[in-house]
Amino acid sequence: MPKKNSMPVKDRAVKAGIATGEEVLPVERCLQIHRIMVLARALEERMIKMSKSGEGFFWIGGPGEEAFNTCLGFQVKKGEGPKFDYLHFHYRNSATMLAMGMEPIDAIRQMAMAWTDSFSRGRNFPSHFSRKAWNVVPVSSVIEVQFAMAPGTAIMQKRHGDGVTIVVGGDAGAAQGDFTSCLLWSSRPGNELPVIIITMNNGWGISTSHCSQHSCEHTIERGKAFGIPGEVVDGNDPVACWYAVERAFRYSRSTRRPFMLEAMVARLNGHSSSSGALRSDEPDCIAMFEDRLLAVDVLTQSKIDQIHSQAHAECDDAVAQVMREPRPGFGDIDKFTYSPSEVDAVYPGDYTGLP
Ligand SMILES: Cc1ncc(C[n+]2csc(CCOP(=O)(O)OP(=O)(O)O)c2C)c(N)n1
Ligand SMILES: [Mg+2]
Repeated sequence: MPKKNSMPVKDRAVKAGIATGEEVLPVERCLQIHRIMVLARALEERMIKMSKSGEGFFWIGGPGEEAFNTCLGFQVKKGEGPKFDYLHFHYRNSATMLAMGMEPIDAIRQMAMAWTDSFSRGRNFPSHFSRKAWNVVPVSSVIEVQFAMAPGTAIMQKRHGDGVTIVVGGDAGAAQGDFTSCLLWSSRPGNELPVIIITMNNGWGISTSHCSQHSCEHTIERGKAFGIPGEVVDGNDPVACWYAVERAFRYSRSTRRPFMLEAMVARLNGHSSSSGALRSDEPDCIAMFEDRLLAVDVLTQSKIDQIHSQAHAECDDAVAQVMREPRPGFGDIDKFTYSPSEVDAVYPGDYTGLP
């Protein structure tokens, strides 16, 4: 057991950063995380507004998951191909993408269904990211299928370098067989896979409560049957999230085996715009983090206000620009369903472009 630090938490925090128990996150890192959390929230709030104003049509996204998702994004080994991490996201990972370097305008283009949308050319729901250069596999709105796909990239990674596969989904989706398939394929004796299996547990599947469907409190308990270790983390606490993500990466990268993480999070704006997207009274990870940053004088209220207004202005400017950009035309309907193939002799081009 590590020795307990006898210094009061506040003094310890002022000296080195923000502390949760024995773990202290350096001030610089806290500020970096806070900025991305605020930007992600501003982006989602602007996209909700778009769904109501006619600038977009349907919204789904991640308010309430910013603390965990930001910590995840900063620790990904980002790049294209087998040497880098592969990411199979769900539709609430905007903060992860921003932490990895996505611009807010990228998400807004998809929300507006613009031709300039680099994830889907204006043909998918918002927050359905996809970026080949970062190994971000296209997000599916059919939930949980990413858990059946993740072992595929992880099998390849077991043979190349130290990259790992990260797969993320909700608590309700974990009831589907795809989740169990992932546990099974990741833990075959002698063929264990370097995959980090993440559940974002907000306690709801649209309007169905977690406790009415699942006999165990935590999804990671199901890993025991497959010999997969795991950890539950307070998804509202960026300090706890940072170190939980770090431990998961260290374990999977070095042992080339699976690890499960479950973040207990809030769902702040309902399931999607179809359920109203109203603000709930669940705990807000940004407000809670700001209280801690204020308490140790790392930030002042006026600096916090400035960070928020800058983030909102950046998103407003992005919407204004996207509204001037082109939309897909009728001629695009048959395009881009499948990638062109260099090796397929029968269908070398775009499959849907065939007569
Ligand atoms: C296979 C499939 N079944 C049902 C749906 C409809 N659906 C969309 S989201 C959702 C709930 C998902 O809940 P959870 O997995 O907990 O994720 P959360 O939205 O809470 O983050 C459902 C049932 C779907 N998209 N795909
Ligand atoms: Mg849920």
